[in-house]
Amino acid sequence: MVSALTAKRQSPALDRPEQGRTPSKAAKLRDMLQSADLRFIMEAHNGLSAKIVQEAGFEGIWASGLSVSAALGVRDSNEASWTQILEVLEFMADATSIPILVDGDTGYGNFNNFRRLVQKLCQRGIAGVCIEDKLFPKTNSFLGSHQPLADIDEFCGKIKAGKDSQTDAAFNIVARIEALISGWGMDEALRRAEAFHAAGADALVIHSKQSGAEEILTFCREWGNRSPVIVIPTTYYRTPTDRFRQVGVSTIIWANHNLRIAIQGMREVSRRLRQEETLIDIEDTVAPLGDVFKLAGNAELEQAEDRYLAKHKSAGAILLAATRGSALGDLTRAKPKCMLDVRGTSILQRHVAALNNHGLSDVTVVTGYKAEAVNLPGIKTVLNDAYETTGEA
Ligand code: SPV
Ligand code: MG
Repeated sequence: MVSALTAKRQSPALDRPEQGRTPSKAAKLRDMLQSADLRFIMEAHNGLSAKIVQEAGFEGIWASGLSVSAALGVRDSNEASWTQILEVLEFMADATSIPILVDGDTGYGNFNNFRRLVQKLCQRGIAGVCIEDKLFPKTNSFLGSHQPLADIDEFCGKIKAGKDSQTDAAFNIVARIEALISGWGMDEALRRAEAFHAAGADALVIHSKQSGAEEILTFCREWGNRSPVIVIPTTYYRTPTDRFRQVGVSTIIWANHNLRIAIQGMREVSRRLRQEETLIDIEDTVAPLGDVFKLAGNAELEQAEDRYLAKHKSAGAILLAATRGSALGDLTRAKPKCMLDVRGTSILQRHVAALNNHGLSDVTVVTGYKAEAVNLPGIKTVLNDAYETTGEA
């Protein structure tokens, strides 16, 4: 039995990337799901948390419905529309190169709504979607009890419609079984597993809200690894990871822990700043600002600016202001004519201001007669001792 559980699952030839071509994100996820080793994917709920999951070395991202909803400030009850979720997913996919498995809840309606969702997810470079066999609008599995389940045939139609609509052959449709959570028992869970597998699901999620993993482990043994099984050990977190490995689990989802640490971190810093009214003991406890710019990819923008941004040559101006202006008699005895005052501002000052206003900030003034009287701020001066013989230019 154990050898059947740990036997290598084979990818269909269809999903193999052509020689020399980078596999799509969907193909990477398909390989993960079908690999004989236990793999892990981690929750993210926006572009930033998706980057952090990738940075930590995870091979895939769980775009959790609970977390994305909570980060948007709404309930995990399909209060955010599917296109609003799609917007978030687009940021997450653009920000990362590892595959994203999306929590598609119940598929946002019937088979028709779901197949449109699948097409849009393929367009956005999402690697797969997981749908659960409950009713729209969904309720989080950890709330209440005995939530109604979808009719098996109706749900199988949804899976088939999704598979027929995907535009990336390696896109993954994962069917999530809620029979254990809803109290319908192991036989019903296995019956559903069989039906969803036959309908074309690429993998199954078997979900449980018990504090121990017994029912999950039993399901995996009974299922015998006929298709990849994903588990979400949120409530049965005490179970050693090797127990899942031993029963041939394909993938573990850490479903909401980036959201929950973010809540804790934001609460803590807000509470302390409200109380302490100073950053003195806070600054060293938060991510440095440089880290924020690094995560945002500012270094790349700087390089791109060097490559693409037009460089404006800075222009300068030279003002010839060396002569006395002897025709003005006594008025220019102590200063050159450029420094004569016209309604509170010298002629030179007026010239310099006009040049500055047109973007010419580098102004050089050629001085000569009473050069020491030319004392405007923000200009350079050069002295022409021979101004009397060299003329204006
Ligand atoms: C989610 O992360 O939104 C899930 C997993 O659906 S759970 O909350 O465990 O149901
Ligand atoms: Mg969910």
